[in-house]
Amino acid sequence: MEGIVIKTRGGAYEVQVGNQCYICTLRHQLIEDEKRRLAETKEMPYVDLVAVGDRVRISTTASAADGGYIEECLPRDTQFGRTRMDGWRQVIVANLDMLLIIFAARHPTLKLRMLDRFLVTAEASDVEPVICINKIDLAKLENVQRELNLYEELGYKVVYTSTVTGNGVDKLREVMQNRISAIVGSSGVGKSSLLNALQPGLQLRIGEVDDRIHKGRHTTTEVILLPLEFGGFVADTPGVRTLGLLEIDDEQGLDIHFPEMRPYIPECRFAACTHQHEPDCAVKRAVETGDINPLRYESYLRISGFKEGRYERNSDKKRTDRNSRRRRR
Ligand SMILES: Nc1nc2c(ncn2[C@@H]2O[C@H](COP(=O)(O)OP(=O)(O)O)[C@@H](O)[C@H]2O)c(=O)[nH]1
Ligand SMILES: [Mg+2]
Ligand SMILES: [Zn+2]
Repeated sequence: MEGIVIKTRGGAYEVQVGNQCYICTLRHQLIEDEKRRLAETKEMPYVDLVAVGDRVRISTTASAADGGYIEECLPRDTQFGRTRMDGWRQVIVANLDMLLIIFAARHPTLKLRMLDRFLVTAEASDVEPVICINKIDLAKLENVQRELNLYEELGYKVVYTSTVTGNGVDKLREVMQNRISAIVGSSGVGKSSLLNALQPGLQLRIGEVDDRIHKGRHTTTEVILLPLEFGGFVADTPGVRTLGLLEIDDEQGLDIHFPEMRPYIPECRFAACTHQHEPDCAVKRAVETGDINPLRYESYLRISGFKEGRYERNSDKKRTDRNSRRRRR
């Protein structure tokens, strides 16, 4: 039988197969094979060989009705995790395939520059981002759609919802069906209300993302997958930062995470063009001719940290805060 690991605890794995849940342990052979592989490759070991989100093949035992063994862990599409201080690798969630980015049409204000940042992190992590604009009852749909039009043109899926009127909730269900999603959004945008509208009683400990994205500490990294009645799972995580999703370390390749820049990058005179001050830059030219939206370019500059002025000072401060936190750990 094949299933998905939805929870792990001290060597026990909860594996969901259809509507059934089996508490499994790893087949000893799996551990032995991994030991042999590590000895050959000199790689650091995993804290858990099998992680939440992994697709596994299990066998059930005749003696324990709902128990079984994990015989095989199928290859991962994606994995989010970190390397611990002791060098061991930890996979926090495997096979996450969608990042649901929630904003409110109003109250709190729709912040498109913050949306850009989420989109980049999703792109950089190879997770499909889906944009959900909630509280659509508080605004004129056409006006909000006009604001989001650019994102639809870039190929991003946008869903408009209201937990007051129920509009769009079906659409959101459709988008989440049969996939593993994680949810991000600032406090007050309606995450809890939406989850409850999707499936009454569904509650998460979702980490709320502060406007200054990097703020916040998370002591626990445990992720649980909550099965959705209509198919699929939502990752219940105390903080999305713990997934390693919200850190864009790879600033060098930032431009490729802006889909509209991709066709222009090879046209720049310099291969390592930062699209900031270099001559003969195809990206800057596209911004001037309006082929690239100037606000998106602005987001690119902000995220690169190239931009002079207030943002630069803020981001420097953030960096220092993060470094000092790291040192204290
Ligand atoms: N008008 C309106 N208010 C909403 C909607 N969804 C949530 N709210 C309200 O917005 C506030 C914050 O919602 P909540 O679900 O707690 O947001 P969270 O902090 O993201 O979990 C609450 O007062 C909700 O009643 C909506 O679609 N329309
Ligand atoms: Mg909430
Ligand atoms: Zn350039």
